Amino acid sequence: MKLYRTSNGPYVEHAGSYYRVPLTSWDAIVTHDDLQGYLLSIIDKGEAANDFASAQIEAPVGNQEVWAAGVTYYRSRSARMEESKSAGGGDFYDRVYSAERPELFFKATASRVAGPGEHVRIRGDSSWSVPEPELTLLINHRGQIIGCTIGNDMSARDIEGENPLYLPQAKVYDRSCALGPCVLIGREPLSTPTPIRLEIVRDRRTEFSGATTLAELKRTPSTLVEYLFRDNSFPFGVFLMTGTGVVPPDTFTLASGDQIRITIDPIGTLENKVAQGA
Ligand code: DO4
Ligand code: MG
Repeated sequence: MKLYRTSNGPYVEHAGSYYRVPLTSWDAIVTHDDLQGYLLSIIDKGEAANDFASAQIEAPVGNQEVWAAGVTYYRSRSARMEESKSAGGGDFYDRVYSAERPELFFKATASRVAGPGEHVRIRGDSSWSVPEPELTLLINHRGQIIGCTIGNDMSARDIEGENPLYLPQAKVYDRSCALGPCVLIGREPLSTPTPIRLEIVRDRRTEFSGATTLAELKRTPSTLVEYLFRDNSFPFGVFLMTGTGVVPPDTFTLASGDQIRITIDPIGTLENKVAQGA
């Protein structure tokens, strides 16, 4: 069951049919007491809509904050240690990879999030930027995982590598995050062999492609959520990106016009074009 936020309002998809969701406030949907039951009751009525194709799919975000976990894959740990070598980074990324407490950071407000087909941005003052393809959890205000989507944690690696205290500037800026195309509803985590694939297309040619699987994710989604909710409340629910396991080689940087495609099969493909500057 997939939940879409669109220009026509929300729809739920099941077995190839789309149903309009009468509750039109996204925040009310996310904080519903029994979201799965509510959506199933809409599907059970059997009144499929025929206007989904004319709707513009939007980022599945209302008043939810977006948070992110870092260094949850070995590949991310190694890339981070390399990029921050001259800032003395060898040690702390390794330490956070093995520590009990995960790295969690604030990533975006809804206004900074791009939806499917919209532009994501690279900073005007960065010359080394990459996308980070991440399984992203949707968690309700009670701390329960209610579904997942695809996230792109756009990152300025030069700024991040210069000094770890620059992390918020490397990670949080206008359109530094993309989410979508839908929320796959369910409390159960996706199975560990599930692949996360990244493809970057430049001038119609694949410039980079890579993949990982959820088996490489070092921490469980529920552990990340448990830490996020320690002494922190999210009245509208929250998105949590679970970290990247796909890092292009150090010689690669994104350019304006690049097309980024992130695929997590049970959810779909999130596609965005890159822009730099205003
Ligand atoms: O500490 C840097 C952030 C790492 C990150 O965003 C990731 O591993 O996905
Ligand atoms: Mg990341």
